[in-house]
Amino acid sequence: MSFRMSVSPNVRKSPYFDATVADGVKSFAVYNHMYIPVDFGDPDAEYDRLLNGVAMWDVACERQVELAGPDAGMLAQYLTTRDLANAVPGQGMYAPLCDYDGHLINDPVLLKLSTSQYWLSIADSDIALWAKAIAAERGLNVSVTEPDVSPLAVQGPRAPDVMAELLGDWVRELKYFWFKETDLEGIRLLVVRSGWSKQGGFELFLRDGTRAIDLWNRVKAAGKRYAIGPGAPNDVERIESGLLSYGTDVDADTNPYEVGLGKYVDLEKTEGFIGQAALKKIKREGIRRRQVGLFLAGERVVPNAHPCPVLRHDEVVGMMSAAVFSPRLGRNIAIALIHAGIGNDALGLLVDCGDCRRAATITDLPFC
Ligand code: THG
Repeated sequence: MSFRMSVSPNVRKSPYFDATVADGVKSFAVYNHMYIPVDFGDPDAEYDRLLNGVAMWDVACERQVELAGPDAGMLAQYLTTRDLANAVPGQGMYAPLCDYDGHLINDPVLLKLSTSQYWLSIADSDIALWAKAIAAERGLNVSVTEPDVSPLAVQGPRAPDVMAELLGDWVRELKYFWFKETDLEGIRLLVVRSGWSKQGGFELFLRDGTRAIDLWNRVKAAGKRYAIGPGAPNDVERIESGLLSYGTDVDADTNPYEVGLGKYVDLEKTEGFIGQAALKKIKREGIRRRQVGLFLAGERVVPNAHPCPVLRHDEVVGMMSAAVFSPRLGRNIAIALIHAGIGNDALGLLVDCGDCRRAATITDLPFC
């Protein structure tokens, strides 16, 4: 490509930015109006560390939308499709958000800090504006802010060892999505058992951005014995694992049932929630599209920069959102949203990848 992208102040820098530059980051993307590292120049090593060792990722762009005040719980319940009635302080959960049409507008991890304080750890869309407006329109006594919180992910099979070295063996007992507040010699953290991979790990939610470089260096030092290295949310692993990427696999009309998130929609939630009526109707009428995995024929795919049409008999029957070559499977894999009437045994599917058409077959997600 013959253009450059400019680093300008309207896109925020993560507090780990300088540490990632020092560690050799090669490219950035923009997520929640903030730069996020994409790679450090050695994709094979980064993938290998995630699957067989341990990697550290600057995911400060997973911004927190804080709901605080007497009505925080009510607002949280109203915003998400999931019933939070049984959630307790210290618990996190995957909690999709929909608009009034039942379309997904974000798929955050929700953390319940107390009965009057919740964080939505958001994917890439502007939820603070939405939450603030809804709280005001409903006259709720709650403040909606973006606190100074910057997650640093430690992912991979050796992540528990690194975290234990840093914070103590108690971290090994944390349940998935649960968290604990702690401090690392004065650096205030929330330690969460989470992360955007299926290889296991933690996210350190740093509560003071001025300590970011210090935290980065401490994690790096504790991970040295385990050959920790820098990385970034890994598209190959996440596609193999079937993890949803909000801005990628979801379009303006995607509803949770189409993309396997129906299990996080509690339609009968008594307090009501945004999108409830629309989602009841969608559930009743059935979905028109479904998310599937695809195997793509031919040489190794170059990851696509745009959605690609899925064709059958020259008719568009879906869109492929993301394709990669999977080292674990030794073949090209992809995620697509296709017409619900097309079964896994459909023949004659092609994906128009721009430069070429590839034969495709359908499979269930996840791949691995
Ligand atoms: N961590 C934090 N914030 C985040 C993400 C994260 N915000 C943005 C984005 N990632 C939110 N999206 C997801 C998508 C999937 C998962 C987590 C966040 C995930 N899903 C598991 C799955 O689908 O198998 C587990 C779901 C479950 O069992 O409830 O982990 O990564 N802080």
